[in-house]
Amino acid sequence: MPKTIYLTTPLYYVNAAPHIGHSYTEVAADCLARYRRLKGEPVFLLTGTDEHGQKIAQAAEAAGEAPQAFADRVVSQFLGLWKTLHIAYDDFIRTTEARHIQAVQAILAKLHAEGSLTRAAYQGWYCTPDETFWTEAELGADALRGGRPICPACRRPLEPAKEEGWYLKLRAAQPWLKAFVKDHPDFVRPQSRHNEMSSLLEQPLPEYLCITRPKSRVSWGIEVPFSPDHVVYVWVDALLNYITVPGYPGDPGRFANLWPADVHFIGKDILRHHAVYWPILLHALGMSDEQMPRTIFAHGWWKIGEQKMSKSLGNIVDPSVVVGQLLKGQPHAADAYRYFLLREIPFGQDGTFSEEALMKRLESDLANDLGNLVNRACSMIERYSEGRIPPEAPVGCAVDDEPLRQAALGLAGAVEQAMDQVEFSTALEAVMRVVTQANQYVEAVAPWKLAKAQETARLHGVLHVLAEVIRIVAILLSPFMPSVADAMWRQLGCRGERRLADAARWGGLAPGQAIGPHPVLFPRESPGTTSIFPRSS
Ligand code: ME8
Repeated sequence: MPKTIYLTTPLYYVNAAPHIGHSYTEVAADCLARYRRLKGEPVFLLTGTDEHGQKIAQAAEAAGEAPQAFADRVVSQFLGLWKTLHIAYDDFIRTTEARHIQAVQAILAKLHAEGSLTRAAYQGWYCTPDETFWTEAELGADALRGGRPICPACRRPLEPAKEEGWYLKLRAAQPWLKAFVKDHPDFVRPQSRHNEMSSLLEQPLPEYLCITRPKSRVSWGIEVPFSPDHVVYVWVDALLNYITVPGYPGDPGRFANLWPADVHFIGKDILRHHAVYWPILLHALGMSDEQMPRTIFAHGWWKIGEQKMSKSLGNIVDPSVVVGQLLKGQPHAADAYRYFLLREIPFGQDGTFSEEALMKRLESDLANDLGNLVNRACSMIERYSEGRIPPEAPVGCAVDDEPLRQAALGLAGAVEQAMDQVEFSTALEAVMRVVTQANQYVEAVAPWKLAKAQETARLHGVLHVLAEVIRIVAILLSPFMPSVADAMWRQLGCRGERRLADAARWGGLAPGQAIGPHPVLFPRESPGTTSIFPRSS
């Protein structure tokens, strides 16, 4: 049995409602999962929420609620948004679930029993929003000169902290990790992040990672089984989800089928946790090099102007407002939003979110190009072929179809190549290039003139070519825009499952097949007028 493709997203904190940044990682992971399923591979997509720690406890307190009740409320917003955005995950883990808590405690007990943990105290600085402890060595002398240092990751002020707790050796594992990263160019992607990790590993890591928090300071967490005065550090708790859900340590059979993760999708803000702490933790659990995650893909940031969009900066855009209000009136609003996220910026780079950019993509790529192609092709099949897929043109009657036919036939390969590199925008660009070419083909052959001249065989041949191109495009767009692909499929009168292999073949449509009703995919009437920046300054 082939190993299941195992893809993960971060577990998002439930201190506030999801924003565009969270939806970006989620849509990207869902898109790759759908693509691999389209290829016929077994896939397991895991997502969920990170619910413990000081940050959540403080947010709950500010809202006047108990942490669990507060988490339950925010989780329902995440679940609602994932449904709206067509996220087809296979499991959703909440770190407050018993299945996770028990497995985390078993893992901690194992590390303790094997002598991998040391009890000690040391002094440093704590970033509460990031839940990250920084040693003075990591901050450097310059940062400490001006009094209260700021967090190197998020640039917010740090609190002095002395941690008495349980520690995992970091520096002792550094030579192994350094060699591992060097030997595995795909371990961290894109290349710029790989370089960042390699240079980080040139400097000595802190000697230890404190993996517990004193209950006296943070009570909202998983109790450490052998040290009841402590809870598990929220980052260790959350990272472990990637192995607790696949069945570690209780279900070795299931674990062997899922682990290692094929891609951990994350944003670049949490690269250090994933590319340093996580492999060292797995290494401490006795996992071999072959059992390390295959790829940690750290994508870029969505910004508003020059600033990262973030809950604490208060400049967030709520995706449900974008989909429900700004794109109101669009039957495929969620898909238009998914398309924008994946097409607008190369995966891995930063980008700026703006209402204008979103509307431009909707109008030009989706309404004018894709929607127009599908609509005009279906309307002409209705008018000139009694609403049925016409037969192919007789040999010799269709020389000028060849460039479009070849471009459409080469598309699956181009998409496959891009998706193997997790380059969503390159894949979409390739598909949209063929859509543009098909529209140009319609203009050039002018089927309405063929109808007037009663060149029926040629006319039918042209419409057949267009229908085939649309079939291929529908298959290849389905990971990106699942509801649009379903609609295109129905409009062509197709019923069966879509499979990637069928996009590389010509002639998938049966002549005579009745097409379905074909409402416009992206209507041009004015969408909602609500601003999507309710909370920006
Ligand atoms: O870090 N642009 O959770 P979190 C793009 N609980 N992506 C963004 C973004 C932006 N402006 N802002 C957030 C945590 N993200 C931990 C993770 S995993 C074991 C624990 C996305 O709620 C991006 O994926 O702060 C980023 O890494 C993640 O949300 C952080 O979510």
